[in-house]
Amino acid sequence: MTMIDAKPYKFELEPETTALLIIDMQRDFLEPGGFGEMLGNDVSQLRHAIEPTRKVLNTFRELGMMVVHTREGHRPDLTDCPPAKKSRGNLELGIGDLGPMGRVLVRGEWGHDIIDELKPALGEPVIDKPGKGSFYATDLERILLNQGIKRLIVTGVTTEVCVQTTVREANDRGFECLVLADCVGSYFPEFQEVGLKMIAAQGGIFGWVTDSAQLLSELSAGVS
Ligand code: TIU
Repeated sequence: MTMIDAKPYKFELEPETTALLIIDMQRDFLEPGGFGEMLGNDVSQLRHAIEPTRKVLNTFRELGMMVVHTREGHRPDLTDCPPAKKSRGNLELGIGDLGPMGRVLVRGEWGHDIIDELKPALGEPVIDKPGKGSFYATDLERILLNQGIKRLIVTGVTTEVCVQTTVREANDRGFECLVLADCVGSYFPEFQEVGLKMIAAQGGIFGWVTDSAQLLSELSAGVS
């Protein structure tokens, strides 16, 4: 068991029961011309999360630890997209419409896929999810339980939307979540700050928060 310095107190990490969860690092959220920009956001706000996440991903791969990726999106016929989600925002160009990176948030399209820097490796599960939470209408819980996973190291975008929703879902299912502050990103600096505070407040009401440097130094020391 490796102890990781975190808020609100140390997080116990056992490599065999811990997975890295990388949430929605898709072109649609991180690159110009995608869903994130169509919602009116400055997508450059998320890019700081890429490099530290790549380092954590490489370490998990070197240590043979489990890695799971998620992607938010829908079937090409949009039968799994609630009309309320499709119409939200009164967007000129929205979910299912043809944009510069293909059809927006549609599975199989260029914009829907994960950015090159964090491309999933063979054998790493990719969870396609129709909602903001990674557990809703997916087989993520079953996959984690089948591999004996009890703890999640959480990274991805956006901090206050898909990351928080997923951490809340995971916490209610009995998983312990450690969120890496520099590996998650929001379009809104104030939401980044407060979103992270909410997780670790009240004695860790939803989970723990640390950063990638802290995790990597203690993880490498604990395993070698
Ligand atoms: N808009 C926004 O902040 N996020 C999303 O729509 N999805 C995710 O967070 N992945």
